[in-house]
Amino acid sequence: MVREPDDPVNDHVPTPHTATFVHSGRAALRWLRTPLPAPPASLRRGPFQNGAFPSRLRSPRLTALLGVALALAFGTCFVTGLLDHLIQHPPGWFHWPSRPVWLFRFTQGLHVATGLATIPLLGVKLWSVYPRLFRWPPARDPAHAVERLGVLVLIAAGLFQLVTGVLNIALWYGPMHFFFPSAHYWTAWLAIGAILAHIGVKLPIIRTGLTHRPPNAVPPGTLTRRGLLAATAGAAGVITLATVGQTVAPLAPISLLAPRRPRTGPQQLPVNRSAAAAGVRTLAADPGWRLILDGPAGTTRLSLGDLAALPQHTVSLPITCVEGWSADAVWTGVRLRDLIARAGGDPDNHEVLAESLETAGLYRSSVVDPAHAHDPLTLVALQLRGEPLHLDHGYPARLIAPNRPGVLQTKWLSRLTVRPER
Ligand SMILES: Nc1nc2c(c(=O)[nH]1)N[C@H]1C(S)=C(S)[C@@H](COP(=O)(O)O)O[C@H]1N2
Ligand SMILES: [Mo]
Repeated sequence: MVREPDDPVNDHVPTPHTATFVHSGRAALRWLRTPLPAPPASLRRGPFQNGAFPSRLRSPRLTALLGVALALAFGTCFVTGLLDHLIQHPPGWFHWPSRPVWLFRFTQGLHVATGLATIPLLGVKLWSVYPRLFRWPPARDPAHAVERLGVLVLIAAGLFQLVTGVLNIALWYGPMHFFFPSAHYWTAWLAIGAILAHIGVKLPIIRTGLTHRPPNAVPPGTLTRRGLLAATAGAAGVITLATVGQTVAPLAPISLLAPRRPRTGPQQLPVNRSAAAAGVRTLAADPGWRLILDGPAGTTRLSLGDLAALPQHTVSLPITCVEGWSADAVWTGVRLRDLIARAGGDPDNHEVLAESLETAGLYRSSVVDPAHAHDPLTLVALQLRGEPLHLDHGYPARLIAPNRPGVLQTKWLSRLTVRPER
């Protein structure tokens, strides 16, 4: 610290204690900055020997171009993922509209597609820099060591997101010994923080990489930088084409890598959790089933016949599963806002807790906020494509609302509670 001569603090005489402290601090810094001795010749083998990575394709420009593509894909994936989290766990300030009907389908489709396209981008980017793993010394100084540890965090968090995201799309929870949504959410923050720090540190070299076009250094007849970038973009394109059919129905026939197709399942609609898996087969098929309607006006119990006798409406709405697929369907049933009025509530100010016959399970209930409760497209559906709901699609009655994640479209309804918005 530089002090002015008239700075009164300057008169302060350091005690022997602080003097020793300052001295040993300086010595430690000097020690940290001394270059490491070169490794013994016996260790300079394999990837550690000079010229171990002869490819002339690697360059700051290649790495910078891949980095920009990766930042755009990961950034889009992060923002759309955050949105999904906010919709499923809305804090007080957050309000998600019920229109346009297709918005969540679009943002969730983009989340999955950009996440999948990131796989080849990240692979080639890691290839472009991995020789640095074997560089000596591993770090020039403490700041460089911290920066390199940051890159390690970035790579680990990025790979974790890609692997868990793919496992989730495949509904393969076996290898995940943790709760996927929380792990995926918090690691996303870790990854985005590490990415921003990385971009900040690398800004000068990114700028050089993007503005300087070194001539191709590769021997004639071998892969050029442009060729490698085209192949990477091609791989991302093939992955997108082979999976986006799980959301874009016309592309379903070429959807070779996607585990779900929009038209495959009972009543031509995929099932996320079957009645058997949810343990509700007997209760749902019981003719004694009643929908309990609770509200300011008291409690009523409606049979399937009672519900069918109320005004029926038919709407075309997609199911957008956060596990990666989405599909259009035509639903018929009673408007939720009619039921709210019947229970003595006001759809503009009341929300509805929709509970299913399930006694456990993450998606056994959901809350319909006033925006969705009020929307005339929101139904307690009794029919799918003109037939009674299949048991696996939520027979005898299920919720279907516009612009909502599939996890909130509660099947096998047992009780609706109309209450003031919390
Ligand atoms: N009660 C209940 N409702 C539920 C679920 C559930 O596990 N239990 N799964 C949800 C999920 S994740 C999705 S994507 C949709 C799928 O509806 P479908 O199986 O009729 O296509 O139902 C939702 N409704
Ligand atoms: Mo889902």
